[in-house]
Order: sequence, then C-alpha cells, then structure tokens
Amino acid sequence: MDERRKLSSAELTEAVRSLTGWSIANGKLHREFKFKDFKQAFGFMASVALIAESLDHHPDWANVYNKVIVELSTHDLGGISTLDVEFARSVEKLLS
Ligand code: H2B
Repeated sequence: MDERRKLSSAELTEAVRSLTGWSIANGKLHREFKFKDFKQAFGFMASVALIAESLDHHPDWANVYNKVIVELSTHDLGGISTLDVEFARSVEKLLS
C-alpha cells in the first residue's frame, strides 16, 4: 500500500472491523495494549518505533507502566489514512 489518502467513513468502518482491538476515538485509530510489566511494554514500544521509522509514520502514544496507548492519524492529511491502517496491521503482525 503506497498511496496515502484519507479513508472514507465506510472504509474506516471496514478497516476497524478487520483489525483486532482497534477503535476510532477522537478521530484517531485507537488501541490500548497491556503487558506483564514495564519492561515488556517498553520493548514493544522499541519495536513499534522501528516500524514508525521504516514507514516514516509516527504514532501519538503514551505509556503508563505496563500499558501502551496508541493513537494513529495522519497529521499531514488531517485524518485517518491508508497508512494508519497499514501501520496498525504491522503492529498486529509484530504481536502475532
Ligand atoms: N506521522 C504521522 N502520524 N502523520 C504524519 O503526517 C507524518 C508522520 N508525517 N510522520 C511525516 C512524519 C512527515 O512529517 C515527514 C516529513 O515525512
């Protein structure tokens, strides 16, 4: 997927349906991940950071001990794009 365009609401609905655990919150693709402890959570973040660099696409995220909150949107386009879905799929793959 190399085009980067905003998703229509129908496409968004379909994308959320096809992903595991993701929802739309405040106009962003949202998911919370919970790990055993901080070390696991931070290791996950380090792996996701590499995905972010390889896609040149960066999450808005937060970490609270064993929890990582990820919010994806495409700042340049002002909404959720094809690239956010690709990013979410890469994160799913990482966890599988
Ligand atoms: N990340 C996200 N989430 N949205 C963007 O629009 C974006 C990005 N743009 N990472 C990229 C970097 C852009 O600023 C650089 C210059 O390619």
